Amino acid sequence: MTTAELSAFARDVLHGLSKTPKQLPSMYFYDEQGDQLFQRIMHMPEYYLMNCELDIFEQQKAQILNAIGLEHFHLLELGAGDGYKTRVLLRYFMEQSVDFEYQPVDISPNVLLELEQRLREELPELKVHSLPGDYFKVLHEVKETDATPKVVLFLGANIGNYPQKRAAAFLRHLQDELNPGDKLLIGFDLKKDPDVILCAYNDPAGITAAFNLNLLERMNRELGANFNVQDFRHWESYDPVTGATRSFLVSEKAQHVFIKALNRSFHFDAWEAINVELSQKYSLPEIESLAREAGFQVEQHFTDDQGYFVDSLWCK
Ligand code: AVI
Repeated sequence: MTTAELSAFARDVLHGLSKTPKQLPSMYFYDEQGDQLFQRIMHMPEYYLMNCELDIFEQQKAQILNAIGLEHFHLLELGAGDGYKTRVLLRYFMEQSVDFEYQPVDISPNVLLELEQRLREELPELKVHSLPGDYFKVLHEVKETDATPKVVLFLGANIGNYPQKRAAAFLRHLQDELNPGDKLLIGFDLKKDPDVILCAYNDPAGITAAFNLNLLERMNRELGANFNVQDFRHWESYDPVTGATRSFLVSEKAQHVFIKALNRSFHFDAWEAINVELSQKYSLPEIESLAREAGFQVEQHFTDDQGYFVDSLWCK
């Protein structure tokens, strides 16, 4: 089989495991099992990100609406997922008789169908127009066809899963697809007590470990790999200077792993690591310089009481 004939997953695994140090993209965490484990992470007490953003919306929804300051807009959410937190804003905007339409964007049409169904039950009066597809293709099409002012939501610290240079490029691209006056409400996890961060990504119940190790199981299931998952250990690190929070899968012994779909073996030295995820933490000045670099103006920061998380409102 030539490289061109491999699935994108197989190609990324070949590329990532051939690198030194080894690395795999965290987007492959999210198969069916991964989605279920991620839902459990979102609701565990140590994963403060979820509750902080929920608190911000519950306590500051009026200030957020006031800062948006638009009479009529489309609320376009990138990576809407199950819309759990967004519903707080949606419900409030409706109670205030705001003239808006909710436009969830997701690569998975199934995710959008489930979300639409839930919203129909919970908020039957809400105007919803789902936009399945790649974020930038969707944004580009919207820009070409619809001049309605937009408020884009990019929540949950998803931007943290991009290395800082790629985050800036992503946001610059996003800015290019907006019209002057359009807004972005974006979630960032803030630098804080390192113990709090490490605990969120290395919970005592081992849910995050299972979530990360599922990547090896996924390669076994989908690519015919023979990883012995018990020979690998989840390891988390936080660098308080850079804010980089990294997840690794560490091989506890020297071993070879064969991957049938690639017809190739990969050698692991004892204690060699695969870098599987970056969850970047930011300071407010770093967020402001990222906004400037991407061509946005920061309008307002909404932080939770503990100062753990911020939803920042930017304007093009
Ligand atoms: C999706 N993303 C923002 C999560 C994060 O915090 O980086 C993914 C995650 N990984 C482990 N726990 C949660």
